[in-house]
Amino acid sequence: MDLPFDTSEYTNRQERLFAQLPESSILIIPTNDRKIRSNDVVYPFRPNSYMLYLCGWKEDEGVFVAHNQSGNIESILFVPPRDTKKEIWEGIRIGVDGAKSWPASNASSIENFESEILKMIGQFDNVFTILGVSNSIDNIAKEIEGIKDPRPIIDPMRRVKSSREIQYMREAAEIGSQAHKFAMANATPEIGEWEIQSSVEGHFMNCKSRWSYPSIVGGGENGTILHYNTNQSVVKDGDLVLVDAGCEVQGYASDITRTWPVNGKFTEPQREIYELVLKAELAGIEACQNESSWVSIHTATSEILAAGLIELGILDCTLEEAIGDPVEFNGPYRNFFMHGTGHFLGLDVHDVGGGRQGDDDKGPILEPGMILTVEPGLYFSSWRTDIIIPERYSGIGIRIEDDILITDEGPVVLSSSCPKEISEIEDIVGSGI
Ligand SMILES: [Mn+2]
Repeated sequence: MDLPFDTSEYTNRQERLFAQLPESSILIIPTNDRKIRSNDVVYPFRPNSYMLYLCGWKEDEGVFVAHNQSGNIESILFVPPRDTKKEIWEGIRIGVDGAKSWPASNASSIENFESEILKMIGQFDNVFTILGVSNSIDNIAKEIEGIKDPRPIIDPMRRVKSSREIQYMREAAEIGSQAHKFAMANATPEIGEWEIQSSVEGHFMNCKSRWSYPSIVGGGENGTILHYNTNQSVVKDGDLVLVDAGCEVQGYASDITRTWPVNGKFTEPQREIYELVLKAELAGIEACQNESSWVSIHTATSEILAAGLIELGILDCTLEEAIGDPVEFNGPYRNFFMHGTGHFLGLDVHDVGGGRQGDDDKGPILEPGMILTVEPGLYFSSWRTDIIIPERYSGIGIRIEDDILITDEGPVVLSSSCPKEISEIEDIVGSGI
């Protein structure tokens, strides 16, 4: 058996979920479909995060079904059966017998799924499933009235990590940190963005890991494009490079961004913006306190960035005017910092359970075991015509992102071994170490 958690951790999650479901509920959790990349080549398969969370099933077909009809939780894991002809091509499957040791009360062939589920659901008042994950489940769901979404119950559970989950996320953050460090050490002017990507992702693979999202490697002005990931340009001498890359351990993500001068020396304008973003990032991390609100982190970074933009002469207004409405954050500082300060992190890189519900909501209250990113940035795209970009900072894009664990004793930076102080960065870039 190859499960990242003890069976009891999965059954405990299932029990906590069912404790919040009404009587006579059935839960159907599909894994992701395989997706065609080209003709008969599929994209590398990634199991659905809810499937990983509740049952740990990793093969590319499977449905976890659980119900509380008898008062206890009974569950069936539907899996692809053993099949020699297919196994010759695709590898040996766990099969129905093998799946019996997974955290479900029983296992059955997925070939029986449709007929079994149609027989079962009639007996329940409440059918919970997640739509948009699996075509076959979506098709079956069309036949059922009043399907309910279990995510509003599961997501707050996923938000708080167990000690074992934290351990995997520490590993992912450490591999990610070392990957960034390795890329810095091995960079020189005129390096290709793709070569930096290769350093980072090569390190992931060396550590038996993979990226948790496509790596962003943006040299110079490409660093101002928030989701740039073509990574096909050369990084010129004197330019910064923004690297936003993270990896997975047992499905748990890290998400780290560093921005550094490819020649190992910040110019004055680069340094001014970098120091400001770093100051905002440190303030954001400091705001990651037990019982603080989600929004307080964004307030902390926003106040520093807005004040800094005024100080540098980029904005000419009061701090209040720069930030705008203290709930909407719609002032002119948003011209240069146009994204959120962070997001929860876990089985999904933009993990579930985050954000605000409605305008007045301050977002989730932080508690020990939550893990989130803090990632302020400032971007000055030279080509923008909607605002005036100051010449001194034109073409600069800087973001700094770390992964933070909330504890009773204050924030713990899981990615702390990734250099971010100016002196550390200048020492390591191009050093070959
Ligand atoms: Mn992020």
